[in-house]
Amino acid sequence: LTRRSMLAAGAAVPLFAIRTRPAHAAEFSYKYANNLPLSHPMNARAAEAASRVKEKTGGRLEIQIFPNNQLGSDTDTLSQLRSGAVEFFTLSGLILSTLVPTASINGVGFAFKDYGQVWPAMDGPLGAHVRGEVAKRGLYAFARQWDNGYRQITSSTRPIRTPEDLNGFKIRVPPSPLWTSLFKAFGASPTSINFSETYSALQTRIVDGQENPLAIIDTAKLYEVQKYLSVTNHMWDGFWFLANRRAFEALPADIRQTVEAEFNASALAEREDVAKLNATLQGSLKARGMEFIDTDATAFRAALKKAGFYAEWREKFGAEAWGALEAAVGSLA
Ligand code: X2X
Repeated sequence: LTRRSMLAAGAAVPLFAIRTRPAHAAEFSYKYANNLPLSHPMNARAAEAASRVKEKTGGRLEIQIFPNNQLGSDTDTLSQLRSGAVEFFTLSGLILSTLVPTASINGVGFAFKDYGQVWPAMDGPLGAHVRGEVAKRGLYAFARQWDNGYRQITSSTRPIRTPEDLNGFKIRVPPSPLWTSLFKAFGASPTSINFSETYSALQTRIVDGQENPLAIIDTAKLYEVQKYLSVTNHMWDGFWFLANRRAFEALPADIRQTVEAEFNASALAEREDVAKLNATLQGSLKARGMEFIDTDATAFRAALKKAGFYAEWREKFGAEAWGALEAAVGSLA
């Protein structure tokens, strides 16, 4: 048989059976996935970290960034991280709780008064507790969380002013038992929807509202499909920078150390960026047509307490985790 006749017959001809590595290829090429638009500070700061890692490792480790759920929804990407198809992923602790239950503890409603309580807890004992649990599940969480922010409720139909206004309100929440529980405690009707489907769920009015920090309402353009923004600050949310542990441990120790140091440094820079955005975005979101509503946190918190929310979650998290939370924020019950 000639090669020509084999080709004509549709047979596969191994012209280049051995693929050689191009001279410039990195020794390790890892993927980092996240769920946020390129315009969110997380992506700018992660890109800086990746480029510092490449430089400081002399090109041995290249980290390719896949923003905006390009590789799949958060739920899908968590599976890919566990299998090793993706090496790095930033994920909200609350969504991570579908694998590591204690990771949703920072989302307890109205727990953290301000960032002065958030960072010492998450960089300190509470974060250490969560990271210890993460390590038991084949993942590794870097020491510094990235800020998502204090979450605010938006709506396309009616303004939410009081806890009673949430009664029967159809709201999108990320996939996490704590989120569902929180909004059920208010008598709302929460639906778990991944972030990758959120804009279209709002646009097609599958739900009337959602809740997210200002930086996301802005960069994901949720103002295009939402009218009212209630400043509730009902929980603080952050992203753990997670690694597949096998893949991370496959890196030489010096490279591991460089990656963690550079991404932790970028996490701190991102926290500053988000803080600045939170201070300035109110004006620009108003200019885009959103109507801001101030709310009374005391009333919302009392409604949660009355519904038994705190008692239920104290029981679920257990004495150790709940104790670490209360050590940071004071008594919640
Ligand atoms: O899914 C969300 O709402 C987001 C983007 O805030 C999280 O990652 C939890």
